[in-house]
Order: sequence, then structure tokens, then C-alpha cells
Amino acid sequence: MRSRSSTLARVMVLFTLLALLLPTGAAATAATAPGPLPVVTPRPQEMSRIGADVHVPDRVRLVIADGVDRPTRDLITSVLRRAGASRIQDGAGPKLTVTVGRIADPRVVRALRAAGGRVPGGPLPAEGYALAAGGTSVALAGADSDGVYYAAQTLRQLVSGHRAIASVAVADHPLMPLRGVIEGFYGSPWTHAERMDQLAFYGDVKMNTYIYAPKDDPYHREKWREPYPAAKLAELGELVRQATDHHVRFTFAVSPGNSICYSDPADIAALEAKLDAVYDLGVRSFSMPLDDISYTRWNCESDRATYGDPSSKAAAEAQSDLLNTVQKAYLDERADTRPLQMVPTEYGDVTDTPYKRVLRERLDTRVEVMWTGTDVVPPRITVADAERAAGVWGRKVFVWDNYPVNDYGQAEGRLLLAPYDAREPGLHRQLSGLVLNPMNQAAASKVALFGGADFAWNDTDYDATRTWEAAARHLAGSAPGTRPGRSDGTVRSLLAFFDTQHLAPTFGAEPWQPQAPELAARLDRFRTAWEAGHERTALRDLRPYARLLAEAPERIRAGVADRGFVADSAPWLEALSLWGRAFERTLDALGARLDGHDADAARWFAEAAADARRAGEIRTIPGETRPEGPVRIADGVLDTFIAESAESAEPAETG
Ligand code: LOG
Repeated sequence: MRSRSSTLARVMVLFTLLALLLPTGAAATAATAPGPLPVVTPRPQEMSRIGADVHVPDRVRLVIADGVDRPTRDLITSVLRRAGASRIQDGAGPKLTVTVGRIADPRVVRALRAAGGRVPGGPLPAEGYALAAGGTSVALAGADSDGVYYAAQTLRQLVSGHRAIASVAVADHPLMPLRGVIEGFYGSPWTHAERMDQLAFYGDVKMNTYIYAPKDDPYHREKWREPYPAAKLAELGELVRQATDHHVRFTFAVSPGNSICYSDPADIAALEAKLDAVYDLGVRSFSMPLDDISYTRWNCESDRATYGDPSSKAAAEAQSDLLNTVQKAYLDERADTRPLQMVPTEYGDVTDTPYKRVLRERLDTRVEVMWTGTDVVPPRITVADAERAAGVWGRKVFVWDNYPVNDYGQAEGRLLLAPYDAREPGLHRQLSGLVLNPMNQAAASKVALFGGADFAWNDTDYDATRTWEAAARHLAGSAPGTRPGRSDGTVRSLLAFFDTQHLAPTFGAEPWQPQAPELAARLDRFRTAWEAGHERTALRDLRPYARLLAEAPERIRAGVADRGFVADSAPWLEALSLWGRAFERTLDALGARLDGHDADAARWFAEAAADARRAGEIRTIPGETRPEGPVRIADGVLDTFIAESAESAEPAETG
């Protein structure tokens, strides 16, 4: 029933949004140059070109209607300045007018029409917006204040050069209501500065959720009963403000499961005091993760008296009582709070069990239940898996996606820089939301987070390669809205580097992303050509890529605007310099052999081997990640090629 009526509603909304896109009015008919559509991440539900780029003059009139907050206004002002406007005023006169506000405001509606968009007949979905840029008018209309902010984030990406805004009509809204990140890994928590930077980034990519749950913050888990020291609390307050400014819900998580006595009122009071301290800072979203705890022993005798002998089923009863109390006696008593979120102790499968049955039947249906897929680090998540999860949990589940987290043994020596992938389009119908659990390396995690944000917003139109490239442009600082062209080399270097860190391990035997697919494909082509007798062509075709890899570290260090990314990647870049040189030396050696210069060949093979050995000695930054070890670069691909090339040379030398 529910799903049918919501489908109908969605169809109607879509219909309305489509109508909005049909260009109308003078602005639309005057110029209809069919330029390419700009790349906007996350991908809007609907975007079409109206006409030729909108010219941004020196002076721009900015009309801000009611219900637009300061961060949105600041963002729009900075976008217009970057586009070339030097004076932004509210009075009439300038040749370009930018109107910003809620769709409910008639002034905003008129502006939308003037810009060449059409006005939706019904209400926009939550967080949705309509945007049109045409002729001498730009209009940003949001369903709510989040929608207006997201319209501004889209406008940022429409600046197509100095003094130009792409002339498009956009009708957009997110498909998943909860989108974001859970800082939920083991090992070194993010620093305060990293969190501040992340929260701003989430706003850029339209994520609305950040869950604060670092396993190694003692006050989050082991010392959950103890209040945060004043300095730490002040930092949390600053994060809450930063989150609000970027339309992100700071979600505070506390994990009492290792020591809580469920039946002890003093423990419930301690938990509430913990929540109170951050409620006072403005937090309105809360989570109670109960993952990675034992549910087959009690922490106090009174739980045995209340719930009987320990068992997973008895644990589910105790957990439901606790969570229902927090929902009803705490959250329901306070204004503006969001439904409680929780992580069950069984979070990584879809098998129906006594534990899940109890939670399904007893837990307040509003409580969001998190689920990591059919494993802790699943190779894929399908719609059918999620449907089964919704069945066993009695509600749509909230995915905790353990990607690109690298806190487990199989991820030793790895930065996970592959794109977010292998999550099936259509998942939004079965999920209440999606958050990614990233790496200890915050900035390097942005590569995968970029994709997660795109997928959560619009999973039906997701393209892993598209977001991967957009992530590279964003890190390089050449995201749409900055001068195009200047950092193409940096972007290509970044993508080549990402490729050498493409392998994504799981808790199972098989990695769920292949290592260095681009390099592997080039080496395959090389081998085929070589074996067919086209050795010189093979060498000539491969050389530029070897050069690209060898030069990538320096280009990344010099050209990437996101300095956190450069710092996170330091040991990998150092190793890549050596591997890149070893690669080039290997090609030199193969060429020398072809020319009959065996002595040179032998020397260069030896140099390549020495560089590879030195590269293999470079280790992860001490204390940064849980599994520490030698960093790995295109392992199983580049090392194999270098070794096999040297080996192939040996018989020739002896024979
Ligand atoms: C933890 C998580 C950890 C991840 C990967 C969940 C729900 N909990 O096995 O904190 O980062 O695996 O190691 C986990 O995933 N437990």
C-alpha cells in the first residue's frame, strides 16, 4: 500500500518537474545554442540546456527573498564574484538579476519564469530545488532552506568560465533522505581540522549527514559514562556550527554496549546526561551503535534477573528497551529531534534470527536500523539484498557502507582510491539512507565519498567513472567554477595515481575492485603487440603512460589544491616516484635489448630492480592507520611486469 502510493506521488512529482524543464518565454527562444551539459555532482534528476551561456557583467543585482540563510547567501556571492562580478547590489540597474528564495514565494516564481524555466505545478520534494539561468536572469528556488542551499551548490558548478554561467534549467531533489558519512572506523580518529574540512566538503556534494562515531574516541565508547572535557566539548560545538552552516546534520553517537547495565536506571541517566551535553550544543540527531560488542554475556547481575540467562535474543530485548526509552523518554520530549539511529549487533547479514525477530517486533518503528550489507565489507549491495534486509528488520534499512575504510588487516598498506561502485541502482527504494565509513586519511577518502554522495542523491543515474573524474577535478581545484584547462595535467596525474590504488579488499578472499585496471589493460596490449612481433610499437605506445606515472607524484604535490590529500598520500607518492622510474627503466632495458645493447639492458634492469626494492621499503605513516606496513602500488600488476621483463631477459644473456 505505502509503497504504491509513494510511487504514485513520485510519478506526479516527476511529471511536474518535467513540465518545469520545458523552456518558455523570450529568454528561451532568443538563443538556443545546444552546448554540452555541464557536469554537476551529484547528478541532477533533470537538467537541460536553455540557450547560450548567461553573461555575468561587472554589476549584478542579487535579490534575496525570505528564508535564505547566511551561508547560502555567502555561497552565492562568492560564486558570482568568481564568475567575474565585482559589484553585487540589491537595487535595480545591473543587466543580470539573480533571484534566490523559496518556491512558495511569488517573486521567486516570476524570476524562474523570466529565466526560462517553468514553474512546478505541485510542491517540490524535501531538499529539492528548481534553477534556471537564461538571458539576463538567474533564479534559484528551493523547496526549503536546504533546497535553496543545494541550488546554490549547483550554481557553483554552472560557472563555465570567466563571466559565463551555463544556461540550463534544473529540477532536482535527492532520492535518499539520509546521505553522508559515518566516522566509524578504528584507529586514529580524524583531527578537528580534518572534520571541519570534511563538513564543508559534505555541503559541496549535498550530503546531509555526518555521524560522529570514532571507535577510538574513549568518550564515545569505553568511557561513555564520562562527560567530555571542556576543551573537547568546545570543539564539538564548533563542529555542530560548521555542520549547520553546510546543511549537514551533526549526528552524535554514543556506544555503551561494552559495559552498560541495561536494567540500571543510573546507566540510563548517564546516557541521557551524555546526550544532553551535546543537545545543548545544538545537536538534534543521535545514534546508539551496538556493533562489535558481546551479546552473549551480561555486564551486571540485574540484567540476568530482568532478562534471564544471556543470549542474543535476551540481548535484543534489553537493547530494544534501552533504545525505546531513549526515543520516547528522551528524544520525543525535546523539540526538533530526528528519529534515533542504531547499529544492531548483527549488522552484516540478512539471515532471520531470534535477535532480529525481537528487534523487528519490539523496537520503535521510527528507529533507524543500520546495516552493512551481506558482509562487513561486502563486494556488492543489490536491491534484492536490501529488500531482504528491510524484511528482517521490519523497516527500510540505513546502509553503513564500509568503503573506503582501511582499518582492517587486508587493507594494510593501502589507500582505497577506486571509485564508489558495485552498489545497485534502484537501492533508494529499499533504503532510508546511505553513509560511508571512510579511511583514517580524511582527505584521501574524498575520492570514494564523492561517488557515495552522487549515488545517494541519484542512484538511478550513477556512473562510477564520471564521479571518479569529477573527484579528481575537485581535488585538483579545477572543479567546475574555477578556471578550466589549467590543471588538466594534475587531473590526469591524479587519475593515474588513483588507478595504482584501485584495489579494494573485503573481509572475504576476493577484492571487490580489481587493482590498477587502466595500467593492467595497457600492459596487456603491450604484451599482445610484443608477442606479435611489434616490439618497437609496443614500447612506443607504453612509454607515455610510464612517464605519466613517474611524473605524477611531483605534479600532484605541486598542483593539487587539496593539501590534505597531498599529505595523506605522502608515502604512496614517494613510492610511486620509485615505481614510475623502475617502470621507465624497464622499458629502456627492453629497448636496449632489442638494439643488441645487452650490457645497457642488464644495467637498467638492475636499476629498475633496485628502485622497486627501495619502493617496497616505504611504509605507512606511523600511528595514522591501524594496520601499518609497506605501502602498495599497483601490486600484482606493475611489480609483475617489471619482474617478468627482467626474467625474460635472462635466457638471452646466458644463451
Ligand atoms: C566496525 C567498524 C569498522 C569496520 C571495518 C561496523 C558496523 N563496525 O567489523 O567500526 O570500521 O568493521 O573494519 C566493523 O562495520 N566491524
